[in-house]
Amino acid sequence: MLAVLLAACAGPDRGVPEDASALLAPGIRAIPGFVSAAEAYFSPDGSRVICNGNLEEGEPHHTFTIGVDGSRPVRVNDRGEDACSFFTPDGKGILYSSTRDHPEMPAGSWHDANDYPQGSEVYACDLDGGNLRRLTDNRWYDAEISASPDGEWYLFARQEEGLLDLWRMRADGTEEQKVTSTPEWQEGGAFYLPDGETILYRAWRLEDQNRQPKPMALFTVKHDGTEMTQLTDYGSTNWSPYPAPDGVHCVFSKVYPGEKGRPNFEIVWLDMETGHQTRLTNDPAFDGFPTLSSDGRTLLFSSSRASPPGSRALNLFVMDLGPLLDGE
Ligand SMILES: [Ca+2]
Ligand SMILES: [Ca+2]
Ligand SMILES: [Ca+2]
Repeated sequence: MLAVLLAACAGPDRGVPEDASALLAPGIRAIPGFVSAAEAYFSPDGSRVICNGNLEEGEPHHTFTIGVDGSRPVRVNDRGEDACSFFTPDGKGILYSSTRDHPEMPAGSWHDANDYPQGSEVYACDLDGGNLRRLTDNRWYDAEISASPDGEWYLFARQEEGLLDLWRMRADGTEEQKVTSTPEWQEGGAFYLPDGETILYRAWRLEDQNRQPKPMALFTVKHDGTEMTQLTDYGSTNWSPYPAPDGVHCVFSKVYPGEKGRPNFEIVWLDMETGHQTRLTNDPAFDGFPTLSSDGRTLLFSSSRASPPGSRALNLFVMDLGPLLDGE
């Protein structure tokens, strides 16, 4: 899930220009406020988003919440380096991944699965970062955390001895259970569907880990590890899925042929029952990490589309899906 994020954020980039919205396609709006930011999720009431980002050039990415209009950024953590985060379904808590308690371990790289930060743990806290609870305590990569719809289970990815699998645990960090045990597949970026039982995720084959762009496929599996089902073809890059509230559709990012042969990540709407795909973005810049509001009508994504020429800094954007949904 993190393969492009920090690589794309590196460099002395200036983030979203003030007039970025004027440059955007109709229906797409920038969330201002960050120099760079990525991997954003709406709060349950849709008023705020949570992401990893920075407010000053050169700072590591930390977990923030911010209003959808860019108002009132709240820094949740200021130690180590953070990656994926999530709101709890009651809107009263935050989950995030961070290296904050392992300064003695190698920093690693969130965008290289051969060097993921093994000092990453997953945490829960209040909306202001207080009442912090550390949920994992080991020397493996634990990250990519999300919650079941009822908030009873937290889902995350763990990498042990280089091998990625999905895990779940109770909201208090107990009852850790391994969901997948597949040495040949590298799973991550997992989210519960609305049924509270089915998990949507992406995986690549271990033998393809060093290919660029990496072939990836979308899968579902029951949270007891049964009924593993591959949803998309393998060979192209089908990445970072996020479920729609109807339980039938999802959004994900996919590589199309781009300028000068470079990969162009675009966001796609997928009917998981029929396999029908509808492309939502059309821009030579990176568009990825798509997520949805709780009513499914607003897309939230990370893109370099408003960055200065030559920059690959990501920032946050929203798109109204009303025309798509009401036209179906
Ligand atoms: Ca860990
Ligand atoms: Ca695996
Ligand atoms: Ca694109």
